[in-house]
Amino acid sequence: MALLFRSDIDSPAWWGDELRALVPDLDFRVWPDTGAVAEIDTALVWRPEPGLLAGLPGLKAIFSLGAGVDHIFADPDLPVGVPVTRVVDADMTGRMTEYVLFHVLRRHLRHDEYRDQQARGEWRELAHPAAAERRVGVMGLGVLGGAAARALADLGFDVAGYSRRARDMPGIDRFHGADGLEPFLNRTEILVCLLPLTAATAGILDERLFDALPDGAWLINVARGNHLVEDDLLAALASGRLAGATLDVFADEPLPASHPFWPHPAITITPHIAAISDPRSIAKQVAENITRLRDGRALINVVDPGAGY
Ligand code: NDP
Ligand code: OXD
Repeated sequence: MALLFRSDIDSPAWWGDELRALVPDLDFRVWPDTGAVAEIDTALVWRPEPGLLAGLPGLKAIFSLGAGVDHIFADPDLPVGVPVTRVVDADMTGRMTEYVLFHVLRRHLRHDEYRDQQARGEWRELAHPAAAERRVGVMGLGVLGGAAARALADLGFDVAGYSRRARDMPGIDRFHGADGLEPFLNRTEILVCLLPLTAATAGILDERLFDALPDGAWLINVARGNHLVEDDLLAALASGRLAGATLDVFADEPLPASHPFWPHPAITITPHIAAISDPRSIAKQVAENITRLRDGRALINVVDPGAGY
C-alpha cells in the first residue's frame, strides 16, 4: 500500500525522508506520479485539487499537512466516510504562540509609532497601559488559540476567549456561542482570530464585528483569509474603528501584487508563516497514524466532518 503526497508549498523530498526514517517500508509517492492509484491507501495533502482524492478508490485516511482542514473539506467530491486527520503539534503551537505574542506586544508597546518617530528623529515618550489593563480577546480557544491565550495571560494581559461551546480555562474570561460574541467583542482592544474556517465562521470578521469592538482596536488574523471581509476591514481602518491589522492569511495566496493591503500603512502582512508545518516534528504523528491504520487501531487527531474542524 502507498501514501500519496500532494502540496504546492511543502517539500516532498523533506517529507519523504522524514517519513521513511520512521516507516522504512513506506511506499511514498508524490503527485502527479501516482503509479497504480488502487495501491494508494493514504494521502498527505495541502490544498488538494477538487476531485483528486475521489480518484483514489482504496483511500482509507486523509492526513492534512496543516492544523486546518478547510482546504480538504472545500472539495465537493471529497470521499464520504474516509477519516480526515489534522496536525496537532507542540512545535506548531509554540510557533503560533510566538507570533501572537510578538504582534500583541508590538501593538501594546506602540512599537510602530516609535519606529515612525525614529524615522523623524523624534524623541517622545508615548503612554501605554500596564498589561493588566490591556484587554486582548482570542477567537478560537482550541489547541492554538488556547495556548496563545494562556501565554498572554501569563504575561499579565487581561485575556478573554471565544469558542463555540462553553470551555473552562482558568485565568481567561470565557465567552461562547452566538450570545457570547458581542460582549466578548465589546471588551476586546486587541482581537486575535484563531478560528477554523467553517460554514459558521466564514466572513465572521466583518463590519458588524468591527463595529462591536472599541474604537481604535487592533486585529490579528492568523486563521484564514476567508474569515475576513476585506472591504469591511479597509472601511473600518478608514473610519478609525480599527487602528491597524496584522494579517498572515489571505483569501487569495500569494497576495496579488496589486492588492490594496500591500501599501496600506495600517496593515502588516506576513506570508502565511505564523506557524509552519515542520516535518521534523509533524512526521511523527503521520507515521503513528500509518502504523495505527496498518494495525487496525483508531487514528489520532481525527476531525469531526459535521463540525468541519
Ligand atoms: P482547534 O480545532 O483546536 O480549535 C478551534 C477553536 O475554534 C475551538 O475553540 C472551537 O470551539 C472554536 N470554534 C470553532 N467554530 C466556532 C464557531 N462557529 N464559533 C466560535 N468558536 C468556534 O483549532 P486550532 O487551534 O488547532 O487551529 C485553529 C486554526 O488556525 C486552524 O483551523 C487554521 O485555520 C489556523 N492555522 C493557521 C496557521 C498559520 O500559519 N497562519 C497555522 C496553523 C493553523 P470549541 O472549543 O467549542 O470546539
Ligand atoms: C495550517 C496552516 O492550517 O499552516 O496548519 O495554515
